[in-house]
Amino acid sequence: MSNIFEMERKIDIAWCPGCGNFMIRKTLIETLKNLGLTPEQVVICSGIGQAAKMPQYINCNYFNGLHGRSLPVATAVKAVNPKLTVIAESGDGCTYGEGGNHFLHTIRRNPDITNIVHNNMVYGLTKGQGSPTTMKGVKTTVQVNGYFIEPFDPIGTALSNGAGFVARVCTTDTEKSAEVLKQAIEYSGYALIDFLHPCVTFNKHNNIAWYKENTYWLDNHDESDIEKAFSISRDKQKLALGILYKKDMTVFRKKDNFYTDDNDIALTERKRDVAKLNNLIDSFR
Ligand SMILES: Cc1ncc(C[n+]2csc(CCOP(=O)(O)OP(=O)(O)O)c2C)c(N)n1
Ligand code: SF4
Ligand SMILES: [Mg+2]
Repeated sequence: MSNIFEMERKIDIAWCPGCGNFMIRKTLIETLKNLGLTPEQVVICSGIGQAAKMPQYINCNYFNGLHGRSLPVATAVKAVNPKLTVIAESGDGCTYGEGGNHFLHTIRRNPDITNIVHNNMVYGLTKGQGSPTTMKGVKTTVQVNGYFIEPFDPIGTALSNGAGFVARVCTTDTEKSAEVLKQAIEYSGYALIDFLHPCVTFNKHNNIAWYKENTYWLDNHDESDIEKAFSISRDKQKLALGILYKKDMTVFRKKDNFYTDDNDIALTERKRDVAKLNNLIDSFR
């Protein structure tokens, strides 16, 4: 039973040796196991990209959506069956670029899901173009003279749009990352984990040595202090790791009364009010 989330059959994992995605997969599998969850209780929704292949390498329910569409699918899965542990995961391009609108509006809705963004600061699958989080000056396969605009700031954006759980971690320390991930999954509401990791093939700048040199773990940080979280997020020289902000929030399915007392019951298990249904059908006749 202990290896229950591992793929039981041998499969080829189509990531380069040394890719940070291996560490993210390992961290997630360990965290799910430590939380005592079984594969039946977990759904991972992703989009398209190297990161988005991950659910296929984990033994659980999954949905591979279009590029940028991990979040709306995850929101829907959780709405239909609140008992499931729902994880939306994908790359920095898929989540902050093509899926940028969904990123903003999922934060506003606040569904009870965990959003793991594999942030390698590059479009990995399509061979190394600059992504929303590529740093200014970094040379890519397309921007050969260096990327010339400032990167998108997911942490500041999540904070300013009212996210209740905002964290950044890195594959340089999988133990600390796993602890943050555990808290994100346990958190009731939308939880962002910006998971920094190296793309050894297409991002030669932000490698493991760079992450070690340019990140630090928060210590004695007051997670309820939003002003402090904003000020930390504005420091682009050294990137803070850990939970920057955490606050109790009303989750999506409790914001309105459309589920009333069926609130935590899966759609398939909710009792139908046949008389009400007949009245509704009659009203269209
Ligand atoms: C609408 C749309 N635009 C572009 C693509 C091509 N495309 C597929 S994956 C990808 C890049 C993915 O980058 P990222 O999300 O950062 O994931 P990574 O491969 O780096 O893990 C792109 C541009 C697509 N499939 N659909
Ligand atoms: S191209 Fe980069 S992101 Fe894709 S598998 Fe290779 S190292 Fe990982
Ligand atoms: Mg990427």
